[in-house]
Amino acid sequence: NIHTHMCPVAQGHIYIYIYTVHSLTSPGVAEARVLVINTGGTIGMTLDDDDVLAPKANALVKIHCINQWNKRIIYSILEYSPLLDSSNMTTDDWGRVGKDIEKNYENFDGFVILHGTDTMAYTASALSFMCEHLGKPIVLTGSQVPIYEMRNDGRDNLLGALLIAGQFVIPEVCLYFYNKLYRGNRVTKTDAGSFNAFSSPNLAPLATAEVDITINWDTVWRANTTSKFHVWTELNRNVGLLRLFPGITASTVKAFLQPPMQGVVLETYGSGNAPDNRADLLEELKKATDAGVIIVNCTQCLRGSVSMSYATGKVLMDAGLIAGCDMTPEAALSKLSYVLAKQDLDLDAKKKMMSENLRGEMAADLAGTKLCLSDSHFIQVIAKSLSISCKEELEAIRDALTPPLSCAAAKIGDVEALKALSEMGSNLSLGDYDGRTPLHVAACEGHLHAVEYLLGHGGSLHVKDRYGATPLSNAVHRDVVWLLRKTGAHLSRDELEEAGTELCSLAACGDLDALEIWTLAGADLNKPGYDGQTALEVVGLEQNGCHTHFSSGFFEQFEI
Ligand code: ASN
Repeated sequence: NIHTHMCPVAQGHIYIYIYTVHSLTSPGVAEARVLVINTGGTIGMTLDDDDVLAPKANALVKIHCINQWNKRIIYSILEYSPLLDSSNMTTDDWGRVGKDIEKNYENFDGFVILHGTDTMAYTASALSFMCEHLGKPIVLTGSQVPIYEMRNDGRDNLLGALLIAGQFVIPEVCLYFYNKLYRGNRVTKTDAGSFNAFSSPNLAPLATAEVDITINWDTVWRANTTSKFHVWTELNRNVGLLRLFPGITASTVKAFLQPPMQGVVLETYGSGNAPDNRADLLEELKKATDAGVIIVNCTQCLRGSVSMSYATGKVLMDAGLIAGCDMTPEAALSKLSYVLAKQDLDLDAKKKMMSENLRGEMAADLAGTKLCLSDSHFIQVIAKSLSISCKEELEAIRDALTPPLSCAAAKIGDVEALKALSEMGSNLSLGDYDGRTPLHVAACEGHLHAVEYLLGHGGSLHVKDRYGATPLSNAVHRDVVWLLRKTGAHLSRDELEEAGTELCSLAACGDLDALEIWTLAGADLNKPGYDGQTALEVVGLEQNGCHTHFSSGFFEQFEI
């Protein structure tokens, strides 16, 4: 069923399509809201008077969508003006997209960004760093052929991106193209003439959309924070990409490294090599790093990582370069731009950040930390009792057992058991048969330490169970609600809308504790109930000046 609605978005013209397939058997159909930010690109282009492709406003609102999912997905389109060919995108445009996501973060379950393909890998990389403590999916997509043409890839790309953004809590900036979902900071545009335009040479796709959408949950980034979502929009523009080639002159390198240059991605040969017989060149590099320029060594090869296995690689380390591991040049450049803008950090701290894995942009150094299933006593016991020894079967058992075991541990607040499960590689964001994750259960039971542990080890704030409830909707204890809110949890728009009646009935019972917790969770005591009365009116607080009925610090507490 396709209905048209209007829905508030913090800025711009909005077109809403609600497309629904109701299940007759499911007791409740969870609803997802997706904000589509249209920045431009070929997907919405038409031929202009000169017979060349140029962006066209309102080209996308005529799309018809077919929904095959047992879930209601509502999407709103926020269209920028002017729409841009992505070759015209600047760092300011990245900031605008980031701010719009931040402004609308609590009103939507996921975000789709329509973008030209030419610089999409740069934007995806930059947004992955700018979006700090991200808990919801942001999916960039676009097309090679405009969506209005009969044979086009735009429709499939948009539909796939919408379904993924509305359907799965993948807390990453991703890029969806030609049936594959990639980590945004791992992609590069490798084909200008194919629908299969992007590659992620060093990381397998996060998901593939064939007959079914299969998510590779082992690869998906796991939440590891108790901080709230924030978009960092300051970026340092004194950065650059320099590609080595045989015969490059020292004066070219010198000119490139002059102030105001502060960060450079040096694209080197093979596994991070440069001539070790070119003292003039190495001297220019060393002078620049000594002067505080951060130079990151990335390979020109499409696939693979830099290493120090050759003398020609070691000379660059000696010149003060930082190993860029298997980062794409796009990711390394935008990471530099982000890190260099952190003015409160000193040079060493910035260099350290550059060599750390911040958002899954580089392969973590697993040396010494690689977990082995056979180390886990627990899984061994189970494996033995089932006479299973092959790695794949062990992993399958682990994955099948993780939700009930982790939910059971969460139920009794057993942080040690949760740790043991996490250490054997279990994904603690997986839900049970009702879609309830350990975080739902721990929040519901008021186990603060378990909630804290889960937030730092993969627990997602925004996962909805079968009834549409998030961990915050289930939380009943003040401290847990406070921690979840601090981390960025929020009630949905519908929950906030419908809270009035519940608040009035709590007020009528004089349950001020519960009212406090609701307020802490973000509910508004001025929200009217079904009869138009507000909870505050019911308690008679306004008239009698009885705010003192609330415990001290009540009003401060919920101003998070
Ligand atoms: N020039 C276009 C752009 O990047 C290419 C595309 O979207 N396929 O905006």
